[in-house]
Amino acid sequence: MADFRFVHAADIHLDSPLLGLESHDEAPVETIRGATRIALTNLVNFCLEEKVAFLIIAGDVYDGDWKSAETGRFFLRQMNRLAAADPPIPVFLIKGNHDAASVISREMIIPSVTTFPHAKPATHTLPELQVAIHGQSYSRAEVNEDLSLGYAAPVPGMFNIGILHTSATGREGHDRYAPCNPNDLVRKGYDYWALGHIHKREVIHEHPHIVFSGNLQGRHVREPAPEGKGCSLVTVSASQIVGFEHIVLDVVRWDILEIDISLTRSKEEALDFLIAEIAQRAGMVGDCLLATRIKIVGTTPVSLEIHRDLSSFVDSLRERTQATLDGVWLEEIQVETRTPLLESELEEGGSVLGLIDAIRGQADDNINQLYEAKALPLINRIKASNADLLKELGLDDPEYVRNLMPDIEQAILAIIDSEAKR
Ligand SMILES: [Mn+2]
Repeated sequence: MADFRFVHAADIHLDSPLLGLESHDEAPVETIRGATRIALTNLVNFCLEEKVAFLIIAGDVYDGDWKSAETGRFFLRQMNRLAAADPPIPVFLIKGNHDAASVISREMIIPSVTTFPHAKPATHTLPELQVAIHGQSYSRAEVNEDLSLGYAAPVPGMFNIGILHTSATGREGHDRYAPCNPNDLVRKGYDYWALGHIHKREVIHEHPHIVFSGNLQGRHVREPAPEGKGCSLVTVSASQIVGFEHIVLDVVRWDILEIDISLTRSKEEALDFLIAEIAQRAGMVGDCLLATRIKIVGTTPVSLEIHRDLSSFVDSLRERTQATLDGVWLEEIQVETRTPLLESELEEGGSVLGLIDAIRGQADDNINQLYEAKALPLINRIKASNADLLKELGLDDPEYVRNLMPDIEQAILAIIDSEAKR
């Protein structure tokens, strides 16, 4: 039997509309919207350069019914590039929940692409390679039965591949379609299961290989992939898998970066530190656009300074990033830093923490009660130790304090900070 290599990809979601990008400041909308097309082009480039024997796509080529015929034409042009190779590279695909027969209204026949039927499973063989490929498309978006049970027995003497769009035993954030049990897949006797639907790459089993290649290109920050998204390259020799690799093909790298600024001593230092951390991550994504959410954490006195004018701090970080880092877009900046509490404040049973928690958990109509029960004793304590400070902050005026209640956390942190400086 000839040695060969094949590529397994899934969940291309071509021209996924990526709603909501416009609401973000200065989002590189064009780059992000175009990413699914470029990733598909990268996939085809890879297949051509590596002269693989065939390409498998395990469902969800399309995100839904085409908004314009250009989506289908783009896919056709890419498939034609594979067909024009010498020798031609055939493509085997199934339809998933996003591009099920009932979802896509226009059918396109591409001679070099074999689409598995949805009425029942089918088997295609490549006699020259001694390969049998089994698969079944989705007829409708919601397929609740275990399709794998109906797949044919392995063809003896051949390398058997099953293509399946499935939630397997269920994965967070994905609809439960065509569930199956990996043990059943192993028992089927195939050599490789090319799975689609779950966007996070996962190798469930080896020998036989049961693999979610993951989607080709992440679509939003909830699809982070520090190692990059792409396809699986499988090398087969004498009917055995002798090589298995993840090939990175994406162009936009989504990420969530949590940065601890506890050790910084000023706002300026915090900004420098954040930029350095972001730059380091950007250096790890090659030519990709790094589209990252920044979560700033840590317990530091700088927190108070930041929170006094949060929007200017966030703006500074955005401006610095734009000015100094190419190919980085901050999707969102979340500031979750804390001001260290003084020992003396914690002594009385954590009164400050208790107050903050109480206020967070209370409805507006309880403000008066809360003022009497929680704010007043605290204010009196501060009054006894530093009456001037109390006046300075306006906390000697009950009406002012009541109005302040929704923002009491900041007010209290301000008091603690002032006390610390005394
Ligand atoms: Mn799917």
